[in-house]
Amino acid sequence: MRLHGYFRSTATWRVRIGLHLKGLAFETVAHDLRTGAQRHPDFLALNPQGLVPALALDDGTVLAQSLAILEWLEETHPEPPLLPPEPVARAKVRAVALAIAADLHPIQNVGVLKRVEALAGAEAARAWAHDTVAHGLAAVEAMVAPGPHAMGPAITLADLVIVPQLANGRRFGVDLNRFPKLLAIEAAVADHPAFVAARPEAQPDFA
Ligand SMILES: N[C@@H](CCC(=O)N[C@@H](CS)C(=O)NCC(=O)O)C(=O)O
Repeated sequence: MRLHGYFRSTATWRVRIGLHLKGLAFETVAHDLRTGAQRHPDFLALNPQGLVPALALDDGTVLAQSLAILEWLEETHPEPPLLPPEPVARAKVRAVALAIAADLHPIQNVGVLKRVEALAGAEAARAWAHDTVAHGLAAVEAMVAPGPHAMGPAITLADLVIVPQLANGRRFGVDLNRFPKLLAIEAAVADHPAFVAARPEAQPDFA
């Protein structure tokens, strides 16, 4: 398997954690989003959206969208599970994951921030990123369980999405002390080998 991504991409980071949790070996193929590598024709042939991650399977199939990739991973490699067995609990895990992946993250990604900067300047783009992340994380803080993990005793898909997004919040200067439950969730997995291996600084393209 080859994971096309970028060290700082939070969407790629989610998938890295999932692959490491499931104990699967993969090769990293880096695309530097700062230089627009995601819009190179060779990459667009893999993922016409021009977004990372994309997971190329050994049979040539290419999967896009981090949550779709993680659901595929869950279905093909069920252990350890990323979703609880009970349907209501599964829906709650997915709701947290989507609050970040479908609602928060898309309005603060590289392409959106570049467009805001072009229309309104660098300060407006910085404020946009800060405010959208702060607003989104405030909702997630209210959605999560008391701990130790996002939805209770076991690591779930929700933790895979929250941890990278907190790093993005720091990058945009968001005061994370407003979100003690999210910080506790992050601390609970800080030394977990899968989370450590998935960190940006552990990636070959880290710069
Ligand atoms: N919904 C997609 C989002 C993917 C996405 O936005 N990736 C970002 C990096 S985290 C990207 O490739 N940005 C490049 C751009 O906006 O041009 C997913 O979850 O995979």
